[in-house]
Amino acid sequence: MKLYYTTTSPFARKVRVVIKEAGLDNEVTLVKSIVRDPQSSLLQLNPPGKVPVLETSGGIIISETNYICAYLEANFENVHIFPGGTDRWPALALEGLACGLLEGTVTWVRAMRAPEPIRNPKAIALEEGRVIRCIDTFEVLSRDWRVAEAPFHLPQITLSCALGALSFRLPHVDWREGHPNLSAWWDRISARSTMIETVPFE
Ligand SMILES: N[C@@H](CCC(=O)N[C@@H](CS)C(=O)NCC(=O)O)C(=O)O
Repeated sequence: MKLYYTTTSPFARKVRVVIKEAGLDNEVTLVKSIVRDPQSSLLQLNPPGKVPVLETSGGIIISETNYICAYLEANFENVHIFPGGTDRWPALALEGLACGLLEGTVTWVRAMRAPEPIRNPKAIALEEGRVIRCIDTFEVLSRDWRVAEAPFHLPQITLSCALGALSFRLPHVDWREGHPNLSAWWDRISARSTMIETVPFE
């Protein structure tokens, strides 16, 4: 299999963490890709031009992070991205929330990057509000994740990648302020080897 990625993408990081947590590094060749360039070969593979993209050994090209994770879960028994039984649905609900935070973070970063004359303060405030509401919610939820054996399923991976992107792209945003549970949880999670090995860089 091949995974097309960039070192800065939190979506690609999510897939990379899933792969590493399952010990599947040897099954996947990482291919560094160029986004936002009309000459990029990525466009032939994935017309929307986004990463991550998985090329399966059978030649199927899968885009969209969660579909890639679903493929990995269905095809590799070491991949446990959601708990089983009735615990699966609350975990999916949590993953929805974490996806909202990740999307909001990425959109906020993009809005902030617009040059001053075309910067849209309303759009920036909207995304900031979305991100802060999600972080407030995770502050409450993460009270139950204090123990070392706390789950590291897909919702926690998505949340970690979102917080990582926030710290990487908007370092002036002190999301830790007023969020001691989440902050302590993130410090612990950031020490996992799968998180250290996928820290974003330009
Ligand atoms: N919904 C997509 C979002 C992926 C995404 O936005 N990737 C960004 C990198 S973080 C990208 O490739 N952007 C390139 C572009 O916007 O042209 C997913 O879940 O995989």
